[in-house]
Amino acid sequence: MVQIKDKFKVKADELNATVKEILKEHGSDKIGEVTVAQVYQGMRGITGLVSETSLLDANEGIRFRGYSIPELREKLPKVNGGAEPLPEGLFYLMLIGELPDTEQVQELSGILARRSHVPNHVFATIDALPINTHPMTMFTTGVLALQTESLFAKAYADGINKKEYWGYMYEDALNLIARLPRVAAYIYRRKYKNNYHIQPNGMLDWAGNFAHMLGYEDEGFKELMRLYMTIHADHEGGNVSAHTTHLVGSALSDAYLSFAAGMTGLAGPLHGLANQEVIKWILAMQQELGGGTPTKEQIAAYVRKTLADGKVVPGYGHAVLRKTDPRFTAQMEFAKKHLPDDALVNIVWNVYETVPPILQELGKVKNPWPNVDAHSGALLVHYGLVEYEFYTVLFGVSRALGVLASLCWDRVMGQPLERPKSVTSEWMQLFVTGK
Ligand code: CMX
Repeated sequence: MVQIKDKFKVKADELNATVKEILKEHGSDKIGEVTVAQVYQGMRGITGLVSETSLLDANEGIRFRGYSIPELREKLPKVNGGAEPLPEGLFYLMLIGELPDTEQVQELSGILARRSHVPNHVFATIDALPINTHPMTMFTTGVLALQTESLFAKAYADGINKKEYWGYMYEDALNLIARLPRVAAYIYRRKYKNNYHIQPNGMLDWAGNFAHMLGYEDEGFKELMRLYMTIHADHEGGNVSAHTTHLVGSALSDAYLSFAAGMTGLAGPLHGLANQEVIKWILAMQQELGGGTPTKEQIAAYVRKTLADGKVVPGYGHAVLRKTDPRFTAQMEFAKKHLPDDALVNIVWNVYETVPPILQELGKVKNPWPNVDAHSGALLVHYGLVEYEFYTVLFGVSRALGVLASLCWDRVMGQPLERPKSVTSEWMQLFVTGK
């Protein structure tokens, strides 16, 4: 069987030849203009990055190498008797650009299981943090502690030819993906389960084993983890976690350093932390109403109060998307199949009917529709994972698949140090007014 690494290099050589040609023939072609407003407003709409793993359409949502989320759920290999895609298969797709067959995914599952050892000093480093530390802080700290294992950092220190960088990045990426579930599960069990840890089961798939180490043996939860790890993996290159990982990686920081940096961005409430904020927001609404299931009128009143207090409605809106996020829809379909009568899930669905028209009324919200974070927490609560501060760590483990596949591509394409130009407002004033 052709090794995944060799296959990746063949694909990369092909693409590098194409890019060389594009640059030779069209290197000075223009693909857009930049306005003053874009510079001040988060660079929205400026095409300034290349990311091979996925592409976002504002109205249709994300496509991974051309495949939409419904297509991935149908076409990616599954465990025997399962219905949700194996996230290892998505990693293969993002890396190689082709859908894997079952045998290829099993091979990758086996590679990840064999590389999952986490050295003791990583656990000791996490243990040194106070127990009330946020799980995302523990997670990034754990990843940084793992950096001792970087093969790229060692090879670079020893002195290697730049043509060899990509191979070390590939090894680091796979090793890190293999180790992350163990680090994340350790944090969960330390913080919430009295330090009672569960050893990995090397016979299980990557996400199934993660569920097992977290302490959830229900097959429904394992299926949820396979879906969750698939849909959170990538959202093209400009979002905060992907862009940060890429930016830091462009300084030739290794996979561990780059990924840890990306995770500190995912930990922000306007990005990945929104999934915990959604559940917090719903629970606070329920508490204020004295418990029970709020009516749509009560939800609407609570939404208006949230806005009047100068807060955002978590789980709604997006910097690029302009329709209901297909990742929200995938979770809704999962819930309709597995837990249609769950009370919290039904509140999420009522919130979905209530929030968009109210946000539309404001006249300034560009996307009133739910994003991925609006649904995920309610599914986790159903299976007993109620500790919502941990939710962003799950997002982070999944996001590793996309951003690390992208780092492999960055390195094999020899992408340079990223260094856009910045100006001062004084410079801008002079530029636009001439004085
Ligand atoms: N609730 C209230 N107001 C909102 C809003 C929401 N859900 N979404 C956008 N707005 C407001 C913005 O705060 C902004 O207001 P000001 O002009 O007063 O500053 C205005 O509408 C315009 O914003 P926008 O152009 O529509 O959205 P942005 O691209 O600036 O921001 C996002 C996108 C996601 C940060 C924003 O929609 C938001 O804060 N949503 C809630 C947090 C959330 O769910 N984040 C998760 C996103 C997905 C992920 O990365 O995981």
